[in-house]
Amino acid sequence: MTSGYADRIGMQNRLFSELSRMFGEEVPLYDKSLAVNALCNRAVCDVLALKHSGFSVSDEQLEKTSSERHGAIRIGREDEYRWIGRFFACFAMEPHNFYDMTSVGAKSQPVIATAFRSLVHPEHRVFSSLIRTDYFDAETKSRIERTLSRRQVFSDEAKALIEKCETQGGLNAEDGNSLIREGVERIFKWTGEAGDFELYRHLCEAGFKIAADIACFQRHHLNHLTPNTFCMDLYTSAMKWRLGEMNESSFRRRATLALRHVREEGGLHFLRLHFKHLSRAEVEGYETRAVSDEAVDGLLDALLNGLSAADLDLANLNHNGFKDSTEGPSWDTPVLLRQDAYKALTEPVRFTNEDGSVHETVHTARFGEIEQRFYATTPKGRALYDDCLASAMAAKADDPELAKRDYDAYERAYVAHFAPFPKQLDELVARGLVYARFEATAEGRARAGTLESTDLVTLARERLVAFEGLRYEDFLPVSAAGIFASNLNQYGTQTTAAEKPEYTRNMLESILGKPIVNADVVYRGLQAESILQTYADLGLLDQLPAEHRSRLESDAGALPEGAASRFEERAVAAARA
Ligand code: OOG
Ligand code: NI
Repeated sequence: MTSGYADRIGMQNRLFSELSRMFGEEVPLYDKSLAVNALCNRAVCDVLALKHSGFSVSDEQLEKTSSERHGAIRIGREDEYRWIGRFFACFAMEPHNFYDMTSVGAKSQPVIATAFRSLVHPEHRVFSSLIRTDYFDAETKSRIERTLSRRQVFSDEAKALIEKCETQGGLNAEDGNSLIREGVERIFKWTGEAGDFELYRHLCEAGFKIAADIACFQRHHLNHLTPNTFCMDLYTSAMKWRLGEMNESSFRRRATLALRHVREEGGLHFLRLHFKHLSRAEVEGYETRAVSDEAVDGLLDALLNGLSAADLDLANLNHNGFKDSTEGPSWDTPVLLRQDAYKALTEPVRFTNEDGSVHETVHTARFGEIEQRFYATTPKGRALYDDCLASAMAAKADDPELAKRDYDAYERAYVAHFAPFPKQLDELVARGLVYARFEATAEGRARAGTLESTDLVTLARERLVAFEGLRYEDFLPVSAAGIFASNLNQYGTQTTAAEKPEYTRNMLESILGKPIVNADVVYRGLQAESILQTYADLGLLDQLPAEHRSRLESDAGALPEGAASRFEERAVAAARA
């Protein structure tokens, strides 16, 4: 900021608030879903305020905390993809993780992807897919490429602004606003205009609806823009009720359960996970109180009242219903992320073909996702998650209609598949299943030099060390594939090329012209850094076995430049706010 250029994170926040406004105008159901989520999040905060004396969230803060978004875009050409990478860099968003959607089994799609986000404490993300035309037979491949070659998504002005940002090292406020305008008014905007109806029909009939969504449209229109919720089950029940898919008494029953779960599970760790503006010291200062069933029922009445508003009668809006079940871990397993969605809307489109002929029809692609984020898993935790998920998926394949037929039975079974996964942060950390950030407590520091055990679990039990879980900031390809599948009303695709090509991270890096951050390296590095600092503060560094110490040092050393210090800065800034 000393450079005189606009702060990139500030630009990022403005970009996403503008995109959210744009999307709300394009899709009324999105705007209403935000209102439903705001009421649900308010109810969660009210339960938490009863439980923790001292905790309160103003409407303004709630709005801020709820403004986190992730978008999804699907790109056609490699040169466009590189421009997208350069565009997001102006907003301090770098590519994180490589997702190969061509190899997620039966749910595969002809795209590879990365997600653009800030390195630490990301507020926003964009999951950005790139179609692989060599997934298709030669004729289809060249038809897609020919159609794609005719469009220009980035205007000359947008390209000039991006180049200016790169050469100067930033943009002034006016240029920053111009680049945001390019994003909102052109690059990510839905126009309802498309080209090459024949190709569109061919791809849809062959089961490649995603390819049709990418190849035949003019822009990198936002497919969805996902807000975060504090309670997935409360939100999905509310949406299903107001969409007319669940009656009021079922809603009341499910919402009661959801809010009681918040009451039971909404401890200090939950507060730290969901309310980034609260420092640990603040959270630890709250006093926990018992909350009666009657008190929860009272909050539910208020929520029901709010949701009953006439303008939340969602059944009257253009919609195709809500997904049958939530992707991700069971509700009681606080890892990674849970996602759900209202299904893709049927929207009018107008095709203008090369010969000038016009064809009016409808397109079904844009849907309304929601998510709730939890702790980042270590590779060991991820393997356990994958096992639990595989067993849940196998059961689903045996009885695909269960969620629709008997949701309670479906949910009980789903929870049982995740039973091997611990539910409390202490155990998740002790068993090395999630990443955490450690810190010596005041008591620990006071005893520095006199301690013997270097075992973090023991030290934590004696309150000489404190920890908190790191939040998962990335995506899950299997969840994404599940969302693609249920929204497109088609399961997955198979290559029509003679042989399925292999796609690698390297390939996408050379398309982008820059390295893709491996998020796991960052989570592991942040954890290692905090552990080394903790040992140093406790005077225990020299007692660490050499091998252990050098592994921590190499993990911490693998952190991209500035990650650790930026991580700390934000924590401190939040504590001061
Ligand atoms: C992207 C799907 C991935 C998520 O939340 O996992 C995604 C798409 O539909 O284009 O957004
Ligand atoms: Ni998404």
